Amino acid sequence: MAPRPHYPDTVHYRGLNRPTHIEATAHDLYVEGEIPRDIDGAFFRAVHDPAYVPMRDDDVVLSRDGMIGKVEFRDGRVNCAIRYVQTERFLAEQKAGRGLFGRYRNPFTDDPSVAGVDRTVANTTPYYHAGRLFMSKEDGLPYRVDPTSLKTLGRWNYGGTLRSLTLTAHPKIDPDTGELFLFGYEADGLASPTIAYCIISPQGELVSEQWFDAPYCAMMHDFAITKDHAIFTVYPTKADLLRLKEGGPHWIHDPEGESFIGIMPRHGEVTEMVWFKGPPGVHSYHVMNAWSEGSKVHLDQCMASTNLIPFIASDSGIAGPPQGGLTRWTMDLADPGAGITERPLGPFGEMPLIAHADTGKDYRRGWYLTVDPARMTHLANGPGDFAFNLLVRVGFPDGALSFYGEGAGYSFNEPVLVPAVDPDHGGWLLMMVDRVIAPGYIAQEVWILDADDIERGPVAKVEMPFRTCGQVHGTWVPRHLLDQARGD
Ligand code: V55
Ligand code: FE
Repeated sequence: MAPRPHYPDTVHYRGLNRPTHIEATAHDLYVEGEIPRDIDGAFFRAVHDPAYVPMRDDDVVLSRDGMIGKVEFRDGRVNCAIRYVQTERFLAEQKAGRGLFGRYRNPFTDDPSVAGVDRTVANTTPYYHAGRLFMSKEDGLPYRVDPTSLKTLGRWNYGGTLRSLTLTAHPKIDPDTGELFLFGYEADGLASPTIAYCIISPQGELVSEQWFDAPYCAMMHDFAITKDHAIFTVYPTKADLLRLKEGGPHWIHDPEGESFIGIMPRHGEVTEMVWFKGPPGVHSYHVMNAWSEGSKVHLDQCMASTNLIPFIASDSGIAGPPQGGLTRWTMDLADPGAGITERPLGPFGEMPLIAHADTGKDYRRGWYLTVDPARMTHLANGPGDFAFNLLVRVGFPDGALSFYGEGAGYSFNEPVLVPAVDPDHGGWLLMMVDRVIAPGYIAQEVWILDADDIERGPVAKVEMPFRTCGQVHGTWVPRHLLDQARGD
């Protein structure tokens, strides 16, 4: 679908990226098939949908206003809702009735009237901890959102105790202890190599914040924990303050740049960090999981030969299709000089997920998304002119792969996993599917798949009554945790 009038005529505004401006609720959605009884709770989604025409024509999907979407399941019935996150930036633009912010993550290009206004758009990941729901983006602090009304409750800084200016959109919650592990990069300002490493108690209080310097300022999108370690990944997508002051891009990927993995005891001191050197030029957006075996630490990631986001590759002068795959890196803390051992696990892809209960442990199953190259879906969904249309399941320890795909015209978004009551069953995947129904018209459905038998295809589908823009990440919050939502 063409962009709406006055929006830039680029991939960032076409197709599923065509802005909707819809805030809505709907009840008792139409369901095809039977919803498994295990599914009781809320599927929260981060959606990017700009409320105003941007100041610049080179604006990108990653800068668009965050919306919090919810698809709630109870007794086989389904409701849905979506609302803007009312960030400082959203409110400033709403007041002016127009876009006021410039280039992606470059405040030097903003309208002077918004100098000092928080630029984050909270559009990347919803997460729920200690009875509080957050919407996050890595360039700022999360915003708290009411899980029932989806009303924005304000920026969250742990009662003023947090010093970091940023927090990752990929926090990790220990499934057994309930602790939340976080980090922020550019913790003390633009293009700074300073990292803040933070632990939040199961009750939701900041218990530690330690700062350290990464080897250089890198786009550290994700990280990992094991039961004993915190793992930081540094890949050579780099920022530079002078470039920002000149109005340039925040990120340039350096194909020759060194990569590093830093591992420390997760309850230890940052001075205990052990750095391992990785191959030059590589990049990974997302971690599937990590765990340790004696002195060895395994890290499973969606590895790529370069930065996958097309506008970052283009700003970096990088052309040609990226390569890579789901990859296990193994590091031996007893012998850091031996470097990293690499084992391929699966084809090129992204958006990995596991059962929450498996976080930081040896695990039996993971899932991610890829593209069926023979049946490409050319539908702008996110920063590129393509969409994922093939779901992959990887079984461990044997590494068995299985697939479920649809052809051209279908777009798969990152699923969430709903655990089953039966401990031997891998649970259910809930996945928003965008489907081109006529030129320029897209329908959306939540598909429910048996996580251990994806090849069978969806066991049920929930029809969405209105279209949203593309999803970034999602999270599942089971009913018993929703019931513990707190007001403070
Ligand atoms: C990503 C997404 C972002 C971002 C940086 O998936 C990296 C990667 C939706 O925003 O700002
Ligand atoms: Fe991400």
